[in-house]
Amino acid sequence: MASTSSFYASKLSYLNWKTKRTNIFYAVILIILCSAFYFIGLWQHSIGPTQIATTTTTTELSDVTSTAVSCTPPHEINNPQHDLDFTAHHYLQDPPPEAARVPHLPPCDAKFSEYVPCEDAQRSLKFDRDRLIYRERHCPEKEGLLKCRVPAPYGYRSPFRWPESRDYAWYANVPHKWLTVEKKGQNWVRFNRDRFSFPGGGTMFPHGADVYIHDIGKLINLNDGSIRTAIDTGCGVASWGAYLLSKNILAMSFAPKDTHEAQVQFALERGVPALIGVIASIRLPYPSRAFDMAHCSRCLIPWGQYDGQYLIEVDRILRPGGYWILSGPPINWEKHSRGWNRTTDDLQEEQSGIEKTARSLCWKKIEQKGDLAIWQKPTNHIHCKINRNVFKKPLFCKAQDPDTAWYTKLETCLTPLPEVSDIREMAGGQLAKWPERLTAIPPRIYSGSLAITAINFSADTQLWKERVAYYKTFDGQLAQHGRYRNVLDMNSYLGGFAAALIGDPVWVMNVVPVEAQINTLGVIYERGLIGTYQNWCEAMSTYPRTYDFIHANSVFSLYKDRCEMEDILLEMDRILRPEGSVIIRDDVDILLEIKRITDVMQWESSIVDHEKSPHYREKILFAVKKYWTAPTPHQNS
Ligand SMILES: *[C@@H]1O[C@H](CO)[C@@H](O)[C@H](O)[C@H]1NC(C)=O
Ligand SMILES: CC(=O)N[C@H]1CO[C@H](CO)[C@@H](O)[C@@H]1O
Repeated sequence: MASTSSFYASKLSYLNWKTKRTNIFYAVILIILCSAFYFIGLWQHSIGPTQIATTTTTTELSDVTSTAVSCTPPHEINNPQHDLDFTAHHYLQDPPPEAARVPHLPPCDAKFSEYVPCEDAQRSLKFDRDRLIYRERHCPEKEGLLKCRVPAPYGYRSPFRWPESRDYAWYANVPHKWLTVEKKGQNWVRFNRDRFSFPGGGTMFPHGADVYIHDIGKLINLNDGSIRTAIDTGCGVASWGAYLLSKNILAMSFAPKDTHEAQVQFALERGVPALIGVIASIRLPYPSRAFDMAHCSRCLIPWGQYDGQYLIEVDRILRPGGYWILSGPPINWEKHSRGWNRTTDDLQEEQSGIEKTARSLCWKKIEQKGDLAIWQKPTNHIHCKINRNVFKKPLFCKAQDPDTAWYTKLETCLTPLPEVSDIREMAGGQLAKWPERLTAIPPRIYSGSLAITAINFSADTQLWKERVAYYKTFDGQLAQHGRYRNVLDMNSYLGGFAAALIGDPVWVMNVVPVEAQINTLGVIYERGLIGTYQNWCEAMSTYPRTYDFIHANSVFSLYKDRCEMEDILLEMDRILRPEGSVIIRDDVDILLEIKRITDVMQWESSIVDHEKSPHYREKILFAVKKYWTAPTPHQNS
């Protein structure tokens, strides 16, 4: 922190200069006002109004005013001959009430330390239990927004650093022992003194995720860079995703906030990408053709039911040629039916339902071996179009944009792949293998489907390389290799910021705001990065203290007339870890307003010039959230 404080001193000079200028301005106004009131007072032979007007002005302009008090003639104040007149006799508008405008943002009660606004258990109970709709996002109305800062639990500590964090987490940070009891036999998580350890087990892989992934690797190639992005539906503590990272595969894991207390919270604490989520009645918040591989290990999603609706959604987000891996019921029921406490008829029927749905989506079953079954999505839809004569359902979707996915209702139609002219062609374009994929021109760009050219794309990659290098000159923690793990980019455009961090041991959640002019999330996935959609007027589907670092490029100008700046900042404060840092890029006027709010939020911040020149209106606000927690529990009672 020593380096950051010396940095404050130097960079604050800009602000001081600005404040000084304002002070002189107010002092001049004040002198004019004082003289005016003095003469009005003399003329009226009345003393009351003069004094009141002056004192009002004095308190509002705080520190400039010590000289102003003396401009009230003392003999008039003491004149006892007249009755005091308290009505105002001037019609000049008062200066804006500065003190009142600064929001008061106290810490919330300790019971909110795990508050997730849009997945709140109390609120969710009002919604339909059918198909788990009540576990979907249900955000509070504007009146229900908390106007306080979510505290870290008492005893909170900086998480273990990656890669140690894959295997350990502090108990004080996620004080829930329930899973260690419930999933004891399955080796999900153990508890020991002050910490949890994660042996890497899961319901279908009690012997560890690495053995399980090795088994998958015998059926499909996980080593040649052709598989980079994955999604784990119903992820548990995300051990599958955690162990895939060593193969350079980036998995987005999701699970609902349910009775398996805090599973996603554990994942995030371990430094593994995850979101709270459920597949119920709306689309998953990802574009079409995003993932190279989808995985469900005993994830309890009824794949064969509701006209195959859930498998149809997996089909939408799988890229052409992508894989779907299923383990757990009903796969290998011959061996497990007794352990699962289900009849063989029941399991057999479930399996045939899934097989039939997969065939109707034109998926090919690659193999079933032991507890694993793997299907592959076709590389284009030429055959699939022809065989719609055989499979009456599902038909191809007509209207809906396949990449729109924010409260978008699920449908029971098949998302058509981009047209191809040859049966061997990859619909939508062939992706490069990882790591070339990161900087290769993504198919969605070279096909011209967005108003962004290949030159724009390469320029953006270069631009962010330079910007991130500049960021590291003043954010010492960002520069420190391994200090940060979970990173959020709130408005990521083409993912250039994340691409520039590729040499660091971090992962980046790339958010494309629903309000962004161009929907670029598909490009981000084509580069082999991961992300989600989000409306920043609402809370994110994640736990408090998820991220070590948050980057907000032009977020506040985008949401300027959409919702309160203060609410977005409170949400950022909620999901930021204590001692984490934030970089906000925006117009200087917006940044000055933001700074007034962050100053009362216990963020240490300063505003820095644009990397190119101080003449740009765009500036950079750099802030660090101070360490503070809820009070000790016994102080409360
Ligand atoms: C792409 O580049 C061209 C030429 O440099 C520029 O005029 C245009 O604004 C850029 N488009 C985007 C979306 O950045
Ligand atoms: C189908 C099946 O095996 N059902 C059994 C599940 O377990 C309960 C006892 O916990 C038995 O009563 C059921 O017969």
